[in-house]
Order: sequence, then structure tokens, then C-alpha cells
Amino acid sequence: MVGIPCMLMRGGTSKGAFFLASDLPDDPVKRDAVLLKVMGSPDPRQIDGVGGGHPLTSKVAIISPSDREDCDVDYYFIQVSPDSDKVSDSQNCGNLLAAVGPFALEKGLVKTKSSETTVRVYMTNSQSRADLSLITPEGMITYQGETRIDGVPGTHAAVIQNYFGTAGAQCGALLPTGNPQDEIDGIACTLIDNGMPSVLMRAIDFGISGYETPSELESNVRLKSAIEAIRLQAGPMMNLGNVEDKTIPKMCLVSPPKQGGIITTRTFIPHRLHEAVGVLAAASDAAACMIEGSVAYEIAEFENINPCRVDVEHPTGALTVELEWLGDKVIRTALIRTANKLMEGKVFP
Ligand code: NQM
Repeated sequence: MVGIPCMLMRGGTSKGAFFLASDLPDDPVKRDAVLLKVMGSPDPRQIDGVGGGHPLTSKVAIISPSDREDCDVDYYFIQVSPDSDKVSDSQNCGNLLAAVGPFALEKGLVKTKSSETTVRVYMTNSQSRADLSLITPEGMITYQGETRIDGVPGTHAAVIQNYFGTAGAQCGALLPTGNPQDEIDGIACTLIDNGMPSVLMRAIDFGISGYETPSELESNVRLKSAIEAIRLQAGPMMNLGNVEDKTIPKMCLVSPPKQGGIITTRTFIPHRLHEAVGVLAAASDAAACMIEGSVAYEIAEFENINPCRVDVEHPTGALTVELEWLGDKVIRTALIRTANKLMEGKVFP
């Protein structure tokens, strides 16, 4: 059996299999069939593959040198569903992005002699760019450092992410319906895209506090079906078409912050509950908080300064996001993640 070169990497609070595009079949149908086998899907435990049995640990990054003058590498993200035979490229993934720069250096796609290196990434899924600042002593990537992020044990080298062009990257506008608030099935919703198409709803409007654990929310069948019904209607309203088989929009329940942050979040991604929060999802949530008339605006706590650095609270801590506005446009989104190389070798689909 022929193995495929692969690196398992943690990016932020997610984990995935990283490939060079040149090591995978060109034909998307054959490629997706390979990726399903590699991850071990469909099977909730992914026992026959390298996936971890949860969407957050069943991710794939495909990297290639970029043809674009302003970027070093292209990053194509694929979400492999653990328990079905579905793969989706409908979304981007900012957590996994943290490991894209280190992978590019490991594979020699980017070369450096400096102790700090910026890798410019073209994110194919959302057709936008992110710059990753990495620590590279003697021109080599290091994963060791003193930076701690909530949801990951220990400390690692910081990866600073600067995103450009996130506003409306997938829906055409920061507020795709033009409204800070819409109503779907009697629930007030804010439909927003600052890098991750998201629907914000107040937890209290569903008769819950919004401070429940992920497993409590996942076992609430009535809540899940009400949220899925809203999601299916929100998709076309956000210019995303039929979202039945897509992993977007993300569905975020918001409630007042409890630990000094801007807001508390619980996010369906879209069917399992996030143990923390997606990076670009947090960027969308933070932007929504700052828009007068949104469902989050009245309960959010933040200082009206620009750029503004805020903590988006989630089930395992908080994620710090910096937003820079020009009028009603978000022109830069920045945050700190860490990454780690877990394994390098070959996978056997
Ligand atoms: O929103 C999970 C993750 C993500 C996405 C998901 C992410 C982002 O945490 O940028 O990082 O929402 O499916 O990996």
C-alpha cells in the first residue's frame, strides 16, 4: 500500500492532518474519498483513521506555493465530518491556520534566516489573506514558548495572526441582509460575516442562561432542532444558498460576559458544540457586539475605542480579538494563537 506524506498538527484549539497539495489526487472526488479514509469517516469514533471523533479534531489543511504576488502559500481547508461521509470546503478555519505557517517552513515552502518571520497566507476558502508572525530562531520554526491560550494545556510559541478582508469574505457584506437584526421563527438574530458566517441569538430567548456546558446544550434536542431550523433559513438570507450540507453559518448563543470579556458565547458548529470558539467565529461575534442594534450590542461590555481589543468568552475560557474599524467597516482583525507539530510520517488510506 502506498502511503501519503502527512503532518498532524495542532492549530489553536483544533487539530488536523496537513498535506502538500502535490501529495494528494488532483481530482476533488478522488481526493475527498482519500481524506475520508485517512480520517476514518464515517464513524463517530473514527477508529480506523487519524481523526479524533469530533469536528474540531477532524480537519484537513492542504497547502501549496501561492501564485499570488502578495502571498507565500495557499491554504485550502476541508472539514471532514466524523460520523457521515461528508466533506465540506464551505468554511475557513482560523484555528488550524495557526499551523499553516509552521508547516510551510517545515516543508521548505518558505525560507528564512531571521529570528521572526511573517508567512503570508492566501485562504482559498474565503479568498482573503492572513499574515502569520512566527518565532524562527536561526531561521527554524520553534513551537516552544511562553504563550498560553485557553483550551490548550501548557505554553507554546506565539503565532500572531493578522487578517485582512474578513468583512463579508463569504457573504458579500459584514451584515449580509443589511440589517443589524432580523427575525427568524420569532427569534431575534444578527446575521454577520467577519470571516466566519455566523448567526448570533440571545440564549435567554430560548429560555436558557447561555452558561450551560457543551454537553448540556448538545443533549437539548428541542434547542438543537429550533437552532437548525433557523440556520437553514439564515443560509439563503446570508447569500450562502442551501446550507443543509454546509458547516456554515455557525450558530452562536450569546449572553452577558462573566469574566471581564465582551460577551459569553456557546457556538454550534453547526451541529456539535464548540468546546471553545472558532477564531474567525470570535472575530464575527466581537464585530456583532460593536454594531448598534445587533442582538449582542445591549448585553456586550466594551470600551468604544479603535482599534479595540476584547475577550470573547467561551466554555473553556476566552479568546482575545483585536478589531480595527474604518467607519462601519472592519479593516483588520488580529489575534494570538499557538501551534504544535504532533507527528510527521505517512498515512495509509
Ligand atoms: O472560526 C471550528 C475551529 C473552528 C473554526 C468550526 C475556526 C474559525 O475552532 O476560524 O477556527 O467553527 O468549525 O477550528
